[in-house]
Amino acid sequence: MRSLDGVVLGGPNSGKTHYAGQLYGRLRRRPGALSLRRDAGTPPDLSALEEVFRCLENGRAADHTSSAMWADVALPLVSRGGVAVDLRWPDYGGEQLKAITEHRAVASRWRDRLAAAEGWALLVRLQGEVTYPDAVAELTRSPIERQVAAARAGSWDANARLVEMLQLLLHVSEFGVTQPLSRPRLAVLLTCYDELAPSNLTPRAVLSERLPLLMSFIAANWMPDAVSVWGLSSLGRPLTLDSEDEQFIEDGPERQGWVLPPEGGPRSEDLTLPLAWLLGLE
Ligand SMILES: Nc1nc2c(ncn2[C@@H]2O[C@H](COP(=O)(O)OP(=O)(O)OP(=O)(O)O)[C@@H](O)[C@H]2O)c(=O)[nH]1
Ligand SMILES: [Mg+2]
Repeated sequence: MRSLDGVVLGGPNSGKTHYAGQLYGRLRRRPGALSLRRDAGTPPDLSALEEVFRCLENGRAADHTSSAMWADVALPLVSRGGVAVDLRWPDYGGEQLKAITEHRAVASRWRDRLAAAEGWALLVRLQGEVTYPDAVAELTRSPIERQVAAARAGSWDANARLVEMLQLLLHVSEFGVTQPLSRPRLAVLLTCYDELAPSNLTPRAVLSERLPLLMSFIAANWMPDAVSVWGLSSLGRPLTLDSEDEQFIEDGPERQGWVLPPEGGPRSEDLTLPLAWLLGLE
């Protein structure tokens, strides 16, 4: 039996908790590429995920995770091909990751997990990411327009922020980038994909279009078969803290949500696919 660590990298509001909750529902009620192992002895404590799933069963979203929180769940998994692994999967307040990039300081807990991980899942919610492709052009404009540009530049361009974050995390976890990386595997999950205008592009092409510098950094530093980019809609649609969405209530959360695989093509309702790929169990 192999014990594997996965790491989720996602700032506040990037979709970590809802993906974890929906994974739980799939593993429990509608297994796909991965399912929960029944022979695992003591049933694992999945109460953190159960709570998220319970909110979804009532047709509403789960709460934002408090910034100091870090909770690991241990998932006893088996792949369709019969390979058994114990996966340690974290959920945490996204502010922690934001603080790492802002203060350029990485706690040892983070460092150890990053270094030991089989794969990193980078969660990017494109809808919430700001870029300033026109920042240079704006410097030639009037003083008032320039003030507006300066105020906007108070927050980082998402390309720069995410590249900086990956560089920092690779550095502290001692993954050198003199050679393209084959470990950790990197799955980029473009979350809340239902928020984007429908298109026939592959998720990778969408990422290249929206965050070109991030995509080139990844392509330059990982082996091609160690990276994959997915469209992920854990919920399939927006929920709020007080919604009572009928489809979630009647059909169950396990019938909602989908992924768009890296090669494009039809959506799959198997939300375990990116995880199976990340762990090399596809
Ligand atoms: N439209 C849409 N909204 C989603 C989806 N998944 C999550 N959301 C919403 O996105 C928001 C953030 O999702 P969370 O899973 O709570 O994000 P998080 O990364 O855990 O955020 P923190 O706990 O703050 O670190 C919530 O309001 C969710 O309702 C999705 O697939 N589609
Ligand atoms: Mg959360």
